[in-house]
Order: sequence, then structure tokens, then C-alpha cells
Amino acid sequence: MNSQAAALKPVAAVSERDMANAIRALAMDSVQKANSGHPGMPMGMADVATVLFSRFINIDPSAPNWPDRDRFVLSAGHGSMLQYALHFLLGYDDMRIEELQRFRQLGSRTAGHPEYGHALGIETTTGPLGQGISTAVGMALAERMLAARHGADLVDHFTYVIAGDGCLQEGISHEAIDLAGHLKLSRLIVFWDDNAISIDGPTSLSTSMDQPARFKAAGWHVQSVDGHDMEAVAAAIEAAQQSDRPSLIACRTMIGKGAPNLGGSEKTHGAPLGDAEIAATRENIGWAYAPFEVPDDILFAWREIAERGQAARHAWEQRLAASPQRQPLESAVAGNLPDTVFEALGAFRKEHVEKATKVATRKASEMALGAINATTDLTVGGSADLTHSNLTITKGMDRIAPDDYAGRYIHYGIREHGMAAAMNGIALHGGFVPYGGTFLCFADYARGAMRLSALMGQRVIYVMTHDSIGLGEDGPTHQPVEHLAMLRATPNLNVFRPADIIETAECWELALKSKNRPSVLVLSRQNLPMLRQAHSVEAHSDEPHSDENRSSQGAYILREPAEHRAVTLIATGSEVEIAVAAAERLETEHRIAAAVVSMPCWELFEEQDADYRKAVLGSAPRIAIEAAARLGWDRWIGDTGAFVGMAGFGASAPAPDLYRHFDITPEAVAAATLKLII
Ligand SMILES: Cc1ncc(C[n+]2csc(CCOP(=O)(O)OP(=O)(O)O)c2C)c(N)n1
Ligand SMILES: [Mg+2]
Repeated sequence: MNSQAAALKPVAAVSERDMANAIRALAMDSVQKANSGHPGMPMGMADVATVLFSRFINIDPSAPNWPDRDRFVLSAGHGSMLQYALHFLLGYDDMRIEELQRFRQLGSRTAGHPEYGHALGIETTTGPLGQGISTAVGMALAERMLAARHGADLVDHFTYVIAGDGCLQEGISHEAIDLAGHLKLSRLIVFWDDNAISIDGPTSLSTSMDQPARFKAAGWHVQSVDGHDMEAVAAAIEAAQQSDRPSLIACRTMIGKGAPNLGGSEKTHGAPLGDAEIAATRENIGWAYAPFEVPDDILFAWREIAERGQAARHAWEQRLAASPQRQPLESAVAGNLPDTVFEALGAFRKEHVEKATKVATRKASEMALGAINATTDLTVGGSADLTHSNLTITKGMDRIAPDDYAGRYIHYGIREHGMAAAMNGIALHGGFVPYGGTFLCFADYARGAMRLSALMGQRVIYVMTHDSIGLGEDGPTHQPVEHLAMLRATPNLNVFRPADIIETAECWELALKSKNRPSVLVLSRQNLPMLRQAHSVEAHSDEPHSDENRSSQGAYILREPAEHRAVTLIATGSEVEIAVAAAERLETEHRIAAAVVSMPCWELFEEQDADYRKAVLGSAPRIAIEAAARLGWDRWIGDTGAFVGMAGFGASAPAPDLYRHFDITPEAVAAATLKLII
């Protein structure tokens, strides 16, 4: 804990109102100093936050990652000064007053919006409205699931959320609220900052929604209180804790509460109050202290909260030490997968190289998952209502149901965005490795939360099947074209597009081992031959199987011609088969030596050293083949290369007809080669 705490002595009895005013003052002063930020929300919600922290929340700033802590999510992330003020007041080691004075400056812990990993105790990144509340649903679900496994004695905490009008207007909130209500996530308590103001002015400009009725309809326990009546807020939290359902506490508040002239106005939402109004606010709330000065007695009252949390943590540690669940719980929270998972995947690859198994990569993924899920129970699967298309469930996976959280398969419903956010929450909570499926095309719907998986560096695994025109008859609405480019453009995201069952198992292994990075597995609907044995260099040895995970380098030479390469064909996923066929045709019909490079993961290939990349790509002209948009491929094919792929949207027809129609065939690749090199 902050060393300042030890020196503090209680001077006088401090009211919670004074404690709340400390938040107000720190928020308005930090925003003023930065000349940027959002004072209105922290000032409006200061009373609610004070009651929550002073009377209820169990966190220990000296052990911010203690597994059974309550989770606090500031979904209305623009009000980040509320969180930073709380952290300073509670005494988080890394949140000294200097950090508040450097609000929103480069390298400070006090980024514009709360960023996971930038400061201790920030449970998730928020700012894109609606993400926080939806991520919190995943956290609350993970809490129930972990409790079902390890017992209420060790896992028993609440997830508290502060959400604004914006969070509840965003579509993702509908998905999250519905899912939480259905699953009866009783440890989830959401405070709605019901100030009826957003940026453009009163919310009546754009909504007539009866929010309490909406939550009730989704199965929530709902209360409405005056958000400045601290006793009423406390009573509501107590009632919410008792409920067997998730709770909404609608808190009627005034934005910018305390500011005598601007309070209640959208003008306080996202701009400094200005020196005159700040002086008037000090007068109005009776805050006689200089900017960034918090008197000792008020600081002491806040630090006492931290001591209560520390005591709760110590008690928990004693229970843990005496529990037979200690080792399993600690190992689950550490998130380390046992070696047996990777041994099983190695055996899986050996078996299927030998059998030359020909299946769709979505099927290969299901088969690999069979091996993975049988050797660890850390993985929890799910799908956005496409379980039997994504092939995400394996034998013996029981479903999660309301009041029954012992299973490990989540029917997320038709809620791609909510699923992605919930998976972020599950990963952030700890104890599980979440994966979830939908069609690749609907990555668009999940995108907001996928971006946060990447930004936060969470091990979330997206199983995205039906990855191209290869899905056939469902047509252009379902056929992704631009999605690979979009996903590859996302920093810190591994996009895997395996070509066969062997690469699929390799890519699963890499995704599971990427502890600080999400992965997308891009998988085919149509069957694909096993390519490794027939064309890899190892085919020339006695032992076709290799322990080496060749996908781990992102790209590798699948087929090297005996003669000096005249062309290098680079492909991913289902188009690797086409590249191989084209290479054979070029050799037999035209005596052109063609190498084939399989490139299941651009990101990992980029991470290889220059020599390896050069050896793989070669110096001959290159042709890339992918049934998707060209965007990005020029990086690999260079100025002298060519691209065989999609130039527009797909069409509705059987897949083989589409490949012919869009000219993604061995013949087309051979023709492109001749054009390029002759
Ligand atoms: C997805 C998304 N869209 C838009 C914004 C920009 N934005 C930030 S705050 C805000 C208004 C939020 O209103 P409310 O939640 O009522 O906050 P309050 O003004 O009450 O603090 C908007 C539109 C955003 N952060 N995220
Ligand atoms: Mg508002």
C-alpha cells in the first residue's frame, strides 16, 4: 500500500459526502490541468462510487490481482478520472498524486480512458461505450463457473459496473443484458448513471426507452434511486446483493453535480469547467483545499477501505491454504495449460499425417479440440448459435445453464458482439481459456470487442468458419472478402488460416500458447486434402511426421522444386491446394519450376528474421492466391508479383462453380505465372 498511509491519523470524523467531494475536486482539477477530459460523470457519480467503495467493495490495493476480489468496471470509460481519483484515494502504489497531475499525458498511468495494464486495479479497458458492461457479463459468468468448480468458500465475489446512458444505448448492451438475465448472473450489479444527458444534450433528443423496463424484461432485478441519497444507494446495493438475478440500480444523478452554474448541463460532459466555475464549485461544496490537496482525515477514511479489503484478502488466503482446492484453483488462475495438451496435439498430427486425413478445416478444428478438451478443462467453448456449423462443441462438454455453471460450453445466442465481449471478460477474470465461434463474415459484428481483445492482449480464441466463397450457396452476404485484411490490420492479433488438418492442429497449439494475444482461426466449410506429407520436404525422409510446428514460423516452404525456382506461389487455407495443383501443372505442362509457400499466419511470419523470410519468399517472381481481397498482399508479392483472388463480392452458387467463376483455379494461377515470367 501507499506508504503515505502509515503516517496518517484520523483527525476528525469524516462524512462520506466529504469523501465524495474529494473525487469531485480531483476530477475537476485534473481535467482543468490537462485541459482535456470529462469532469461531469465523475462529479455526478461520486456519491454512488463512494458508497459502493466505503461500505461494500472488497479489493486490496496492495494485492490488486487477488483472485477473489470484487471486480469494478467503469463502463462509462470517459469518466476515467473517477477511477483514477478512487485509486489515488485508496492508495494504489502506482497512483500517486503526480499521476493525476499528469492526466492524459504521454506515459502517465492516467490515460484518457482506463486502459487495462496501464495502472494496477484496472480490470478492463473501457471507452468504447457498451464494452465495459458487456465484458463484465463475462467476468460475472466466469465467477459463477469458477465457484462451481472450486467452491463458494474460495470464489464468491461481485462484479460492479458503472454504466452511462451511452453504454445502455449501444446495441451491444442489449446482447449483454439479455445473456446476463438469462443466465441469472446474480453477482453482477450495474449502476446506471441516469443523468439524462449525453454529448449532444438531453437524452430525450434520441431515446424514449424505459430502461428499467428493458432490464426487467431481460430478467433483471431492478431498482431506481436518487443517486445523491447515499443511504438509498446503500440500501439498493444491499438488496441487489441478495437478489438471485443480476441487478440494475438506476441512479438518478446530476451530471457535474456540485458545479453551481454548469451542473446538469452537457457542458460538463467533456470539457474543463474553467477556473471561475471551479472556484464557484469549491465554494458550493465547501472544499477549501488547493488543487490536488486532499486533507489527511479524508485520505485516512479512504485508506481504511483499503485496509478492510486487505483483511478480507488475508482471510481468503487462510481459507485457500487449508483447502484441497488450493492447487487446482491456483493453477487455473495462472492459466498454464498442462504439457499433456501439446503432447496430445503432437500425437494428433502424427496420426493424421499418416492417415492423410481429408476434412474441412472446421472439422479438423473440431477434431483437434477433441484432443485439447480431453486433456484440459481450462478451455471453455461456445458459439453464437452456430455450434454445429462452427463445430465448437466436443464430447462430454456440458452446457452452462441458468443456475448451473458447472459445464464448459456456452450458448452465447445470436450475439456475436456480446460473445466477444463476454470472452474478454472471461479471459480477464482468469481461470479459463475462452474460445467461441461464428462465421468469419460476422467478425464485423464482433469487431468492437475483438479489437479490445487485441488491445488488452487477452488469450481469446475466435473460431471463425465459412471463410470464403468456398462456403458456396449462402452467397455474398455470408462470404467474407475484406475480413482477412481487416483482421490482419489489427495490431496484436494472430490471424491463422490453416490449409489442412495438420496446420489446423498446429494453429490451435499456437493460439493456446499465445497467452498475451488473441487469435482468430479462419476455417473452411469445404473439405481440404492433407498436404503436409505429400509435398513437404519431410516427404523425402522416411518419417513424414515431424514434431516441429511448421506453422509457428507463420509461413514455410511446402513444396520446393528440384530445380531453381522460376516462380513462388504463396497461398493460405483452402487456396494452398490450388497452389499445389498449379505448381504441378506448371512443372508437367510447361517445365516451370514452382515453389509453394503456405502462409497460415502473416503476423508470425513478420516476426521471423530476415534470412528466414528471404529463404521462404525466394527471389523469383511471386504470385499470391487467396479467395479474398488483395489488400495487404502487395507486401509479400512485391512490385513484380501478381494476385489471384477476389476483386469484389462473391455470389450464390455451389463452391466449385464459384471458384471457376471468380477464376481462382490452378489454370488461372498457371496462366498468371506464364504472363509474369515469359
Ligand atoms: C462506441 C462509442 N461511441 C461514441 C463514443 C463517444 N462518446 C463518448 S462519451 C459519449 C456520450 C456518453 O453519454 P453518457 O454515457 O450519458 O455519458 P455522460 O455524458 O452522462 O457522462 C459519446 C457519444 C464512445 N466513446 N464510444
Ligand atoms: Mg448521461
